[in-house]
Amino acid sequence: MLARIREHLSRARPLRKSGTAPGPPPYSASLPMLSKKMPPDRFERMKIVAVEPFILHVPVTGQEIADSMHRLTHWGVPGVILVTDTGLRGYGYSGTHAHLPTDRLITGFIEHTAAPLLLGEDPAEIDRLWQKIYRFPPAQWVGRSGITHLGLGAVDVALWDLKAKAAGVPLWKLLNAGAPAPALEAYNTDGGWLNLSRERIVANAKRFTQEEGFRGVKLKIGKPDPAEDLERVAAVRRAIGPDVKLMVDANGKWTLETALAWSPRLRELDVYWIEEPLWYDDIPAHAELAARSEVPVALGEQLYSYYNFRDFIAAGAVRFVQPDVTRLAGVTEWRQVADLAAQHGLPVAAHVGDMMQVHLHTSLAHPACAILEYIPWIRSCFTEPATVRAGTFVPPREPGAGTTLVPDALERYAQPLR
Ligand code: 0YR
Ligand code: MG
Repeated sequence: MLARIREHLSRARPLRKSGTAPGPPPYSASLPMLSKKMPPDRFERMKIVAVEPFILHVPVTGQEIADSMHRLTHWGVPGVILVTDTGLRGYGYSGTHAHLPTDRLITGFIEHTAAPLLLGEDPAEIDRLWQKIYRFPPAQWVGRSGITHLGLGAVDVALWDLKAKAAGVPLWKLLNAGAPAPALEAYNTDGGWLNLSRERIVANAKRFTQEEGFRGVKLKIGKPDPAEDLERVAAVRRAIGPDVKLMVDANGKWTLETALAWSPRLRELDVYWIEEPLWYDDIPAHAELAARSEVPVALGEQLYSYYNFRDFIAAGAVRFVQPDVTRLAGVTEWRQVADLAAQHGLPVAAHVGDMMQVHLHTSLAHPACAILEYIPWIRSCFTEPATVRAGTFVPPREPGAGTTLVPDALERYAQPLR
């Protein structure tokens, strides 16, 4: 398997180095020949000729990180390479906690259920292929969220990667039809983990904001005693001063009572949002908190479908909407959610289960997005890693969705598929 992926990678077209002017789209040089020599079909459709799943496990910063619900040493990247008859390859993946048995359920879905539905198809027809997999009756019966949806998300991202590569543009340009990219602010999550000491999270927040240019940081909360959370948040606020955005994230740990009791203190510390304060599915409780607390509620990283978001938004249960292409089924469903949020005047701040590579594109292209989370764990895996300069994301230049892997990533991090 690994040898096959390596072979595909080595045959892949060389990518332009970032920093050089974007070159012509892959086909444009040959277009004048279209009517004369080449059969029109050669240009009108690409064909998917192989579907190659992969799983990467990439170490997180430090030995281990924790939030109130999870503890992990590696980020999981189960994904797929869609190989086409044109030589273009589309890369897509999901994001997990690097648990190999469940990662294999995702790649198993891709390999055994999605692949037969994709082979021979034209990857440009994204909506039709999305529906073909989503509504495939045996998949629908066991899916519509969870494993099958994560698998569909990886496929969808790979399809968008191909579409942008075929057009010769970075995905953000394809999605916003070439308008200039707006400034997209970065906030750093990777220093505020719950397993780090108070001294450590204070030092990290200072470094991010005073040396590295970040204008926002996020802290995990959800210690057994919320008073300890508040002390940590207060210490960081003192260290970074009043002008830096400070978010907190309970990852679903608190009860409504706890959140109502402590949110006035969070408000005093000028907390920008409280993320996933309560159990993920509880719409009425979030709606009540949103109505009674002055700290805006952010959520979405645990919501699998457009309909989940629709119901939270309709109930007034969320302010900062946090869709994720790796939890929703890809760019296709992410954009539906972002559009819905925009229609309701709600800001979108994507959660980055993809570790920023795809969300950088979708966020640059969407008017509801002004800010994006920064976690650098898997940057070394990509030909053009998401990059922050002076607190702002650098708009990518390579054609595609930002998902193209360097061969080294597979050599270093690939796990056996079975
Ligand atoms: C660990 N970001 C999050 C980490 C992160 C999680 O599960 O991935 O804390 O996804 O909540 O906002
Ligand atoms: Mg979160």
